[in-house]
Amino acid sequence: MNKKDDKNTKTMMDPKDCTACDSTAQMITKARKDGVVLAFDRAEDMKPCPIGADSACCKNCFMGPCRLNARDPYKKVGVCGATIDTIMARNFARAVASGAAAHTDHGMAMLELFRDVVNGKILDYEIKDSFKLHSVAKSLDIETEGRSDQDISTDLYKELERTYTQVDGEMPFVKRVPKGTLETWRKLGIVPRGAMREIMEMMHRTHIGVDQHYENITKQANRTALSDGWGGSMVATEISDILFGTPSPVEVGVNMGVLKEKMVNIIIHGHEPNLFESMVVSVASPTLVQAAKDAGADGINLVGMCCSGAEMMSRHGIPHAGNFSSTEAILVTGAVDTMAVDIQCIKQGLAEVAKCYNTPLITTNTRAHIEGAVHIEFNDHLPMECTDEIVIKAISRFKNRVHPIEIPKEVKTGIQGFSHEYVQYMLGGTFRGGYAPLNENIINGRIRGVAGVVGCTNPRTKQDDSHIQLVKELIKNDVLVLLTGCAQIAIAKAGLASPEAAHYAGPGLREVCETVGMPPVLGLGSCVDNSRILIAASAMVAQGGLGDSIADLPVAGAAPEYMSEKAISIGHYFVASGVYTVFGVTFPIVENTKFHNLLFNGLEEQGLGKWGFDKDPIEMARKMIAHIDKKRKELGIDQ
Ligand code: CUV
Ligand code: SF4
Repeated sequence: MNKKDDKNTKTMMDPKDCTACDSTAQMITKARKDGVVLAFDRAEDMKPCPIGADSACCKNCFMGPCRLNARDPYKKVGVCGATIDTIMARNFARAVASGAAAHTDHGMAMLELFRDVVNGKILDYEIKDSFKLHSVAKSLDIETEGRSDQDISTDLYKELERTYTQVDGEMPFVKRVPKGTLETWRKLGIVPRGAMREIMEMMHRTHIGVDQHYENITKQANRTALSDGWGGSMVATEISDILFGTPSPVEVGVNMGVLKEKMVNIIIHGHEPNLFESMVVSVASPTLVQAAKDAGADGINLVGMCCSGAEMMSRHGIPHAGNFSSTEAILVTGAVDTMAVDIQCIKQGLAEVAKCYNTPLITTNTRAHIEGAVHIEFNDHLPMECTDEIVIKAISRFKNRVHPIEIPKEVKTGIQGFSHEYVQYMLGGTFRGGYAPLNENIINGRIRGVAGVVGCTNPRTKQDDSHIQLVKELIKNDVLVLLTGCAQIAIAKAGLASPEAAHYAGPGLREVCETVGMPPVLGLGSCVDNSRILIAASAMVAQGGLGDSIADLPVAGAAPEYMSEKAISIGHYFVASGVYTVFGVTFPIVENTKFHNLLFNGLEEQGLGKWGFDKDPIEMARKMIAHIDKKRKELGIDQ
């Protein structure tokens, strides 16, 4: 079924047009030779519905689905009378709710793990970063002086649980929001209460016959998205740092060349770091290493993909094999002895491709099973039962390898692991007379501004290409770039994460990079680690000289190749936090409508940020730089 039929062969896109990643292109070619279909080919085969692409379709009740005409959006309404603005706002808000739910549920799983580590029910993990524990506790006004880690942790757990369960009041991390930003939120009534409440209310309000004013729907979408950025995601990041260590710069190799022909190759792909952390322990077990050697291997090679891969790369320097669009392609090497996954961004198509190469695909999370995959449940209380089993499956597949191996050679080394603490330490920390060095460098114009480039890759556009073009254009114009997720991997594969890449930067940024010895792009980790960008932005406001709200900062955000609802939630929490955020590929909206005008202008008039859209990465950079320059002018630092 997965084999391509002949009629498709003629129309197939050149692999070089599918991706800017040579390894992935090589594997697309091999897959076609092997008769294996990948997402790139399915994307060609699957024409998006134009009405759905514009978000002009509603299926929120069973009087519909109702399809409106994007060319004449106000001509028709749904059976219930819903207008194009109501329909688009509801669809958008539900994407925010789903994305926020994903990050929030991930954060909650981390918090539960933390709780059981603290109360002694889980013994396989521990608090690795007591310094971070203290700093997070202090940021929430929890007393730390003279208290044990145990006591501080107990209080921190209780406090952070409110992120989820609180029904009224303000979420704990709202304490970190700059004064000006918080005032705007309070005035607008969008300070998030508790994530469960915000997501529940969002789902309720988008049900047929409830909230039918696009402005009011968007107001709750703001609140829901903020409960992700300053709630679920931030909890996931901070708790993971406390349990597993705060990242600091580390040199690491990225791309498919990190696979080793003579070793047992295991890929972990997903989002929650606990599975991966335990895998690190399992692959170091002398018994299992011996078993691998007995099977004829030189050893066990553990590598990551996607977001948990990005986290492990940042925290521990574990090699990273590629981003979202490469997860099926890498199986085509024949060298993957097991791929184990947990949650989010795991294509169901992996099961079929894995079968073609005899690679066990193992699901591990109770929330995410895949038909055709082997499910070995991961249990925080007995983690090694699952991870040892994964290694055993991999060794046995190594022993019985039947497919010829073809591993692309590309590996690029660069520096990863820039936590917000490290960015501050490197570019901030001590005040020199006036402002901290990052702010000083922005004020004196060496650094024109800061851009966050984040998000997925998407087979509807050439993989990595927009990320690379956008980032090169930004750094050339002295914009310091912060990266997370699949964007970070795209840029690492392009060799831009090494300090030598400073020669792509404009003269001001290059000087800063050379002085500090840093690359012109700073990789912060996974999608939930976008919360690090929020914290860094808050620190910039706190250090002075750049206004009193995030909306005042000369910063901008982009997700040029996004595909997930999580990306919509992330984009929207940046917008609601005051950041101009530009997306590429496609935007689920009809232009020249009231809802479009609200997202792209109206929110900024309310004192928040605003959305932008451009398919062309250079145009996108131009828009971001123009916004940065506008903010510089408003701050009076546009000399
Ligand atoms: Ni959470 S959400 S494709 S793995 S960045 Fe990568 Fe990242 Fe998008 Fe998914
Ligand atoms: Fe149609 Fe209204 Fe039902 Fe949507 S909610 S499907 S617009 S009738």
